[in-house]
Amino acid sequence: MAGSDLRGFLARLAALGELQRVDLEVDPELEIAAITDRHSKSPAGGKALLFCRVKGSSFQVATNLFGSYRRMALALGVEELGELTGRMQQLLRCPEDALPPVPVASAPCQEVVQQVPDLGLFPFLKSWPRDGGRFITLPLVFTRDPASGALNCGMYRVRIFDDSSVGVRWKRGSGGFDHFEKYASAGLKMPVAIAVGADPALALAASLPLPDPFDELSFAGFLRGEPVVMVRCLSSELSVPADAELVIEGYLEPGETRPEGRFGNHTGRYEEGEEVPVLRISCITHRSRMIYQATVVGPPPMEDCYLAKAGERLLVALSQSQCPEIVDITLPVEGIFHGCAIIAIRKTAPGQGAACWSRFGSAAGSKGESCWSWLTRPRGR
Ligand SMILES: Cc1cc2nc3c(=O)[nH]c(=O)nc-3n(C[C@H](O)[C@H](O)[C@H](O)COP(=O)(O)O)c2cc1C
Ligand SMILES: [Mn+2]
Repeated sequence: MAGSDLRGFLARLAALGELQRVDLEVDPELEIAAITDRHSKSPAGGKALLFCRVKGSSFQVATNLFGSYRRMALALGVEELGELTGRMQQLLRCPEDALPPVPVASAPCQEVVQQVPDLGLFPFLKSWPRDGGRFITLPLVFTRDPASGALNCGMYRVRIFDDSSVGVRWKRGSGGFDHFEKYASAGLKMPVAIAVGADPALALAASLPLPDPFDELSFAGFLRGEPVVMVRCLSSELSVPADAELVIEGYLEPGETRPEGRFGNHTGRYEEGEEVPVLRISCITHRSRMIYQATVVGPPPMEDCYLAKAGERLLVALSQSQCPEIVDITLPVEGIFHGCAIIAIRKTAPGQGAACWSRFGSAAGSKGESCWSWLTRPRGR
């Protein structure tokens, strides 16, 4: 897909009348979130929004880009999300169709290098009145397994602490947490890189617990039909998408944590948040005239619903590969994709539903993981 970075996507949205520019000055504290929330909850998900004048920052902010079925499909280069099931079936038949990332020596995401990290220049959002502060809500968090060298890319919310440190909230069981535990037990400081505003296929891949043998980058490469181009970080051995808008590089010191909450989440309630590791920033790079992509997390319908619905279409294919009698699956928006899946099977024998369910490892459900994890993570992980 040509022009499949964030700017290419914004241009496609604009051409289709799906992008609303907002030229009045808006405040990244509460105001952008309030406007975005109204759009998310208007018919057909309102419009994608580009805030051109943001109080206290020279950068533009884009929200609600994935905030409807149509825009989510456009983001992934399909006519409608249902096509993703067939794409996933194809990948399961031929895993070698996954497209590994390719390295490049210089990249747009490093056009501007901040010698002294200053997060205060960026228009990060505070979404809800009692949130503890500003958060990066669509981060691609890159970490490496210290033993195998494998790169993980996960979407874990990031709390801004001050101009040169942030908190990364990866939950137990996630890829990032896995790596973190390995560094921590070896007493080593851990490199982390956070990229914002890359190809939407990567945002989807980062938000799914992909089962082995698929990694996020090769999977995103498959979805977009061309490899993700990656560049080496300037201050660590990690690499990040070359066309990302913003990259924050840093290191976690072993043992250093800080509370990151409170955070208004998609249940419509505040969660108090957790003690999270503190990332000391070593370098910030960005594209010139960086566009900061954010989402507002809150009660549905919000953008994360459409990411989850895209994931659901992939999940159908994955679960059919384990249980061929499965006809379809829905993760109802009303259940916010956690703890509630409705599964239709082609039933030919009494007790088949229960047998099918136990094949997924229903024990995983009691750990409170998302339906996706229940259905796809290998047992015991
Ligand atoms: C908008 C959004 C926010 C998320 N926030 C978090 C988070 O703060 N912590 C977390 O562990 N997972 C969060 N997730 C879910 C993870 O992205 C998901 O579990 C994913 O599988 C993580 O990648 P991994 O399997 O490589 O760990 C979020 C997902 C979305 C779409
Ligand atoms: Mn992963």
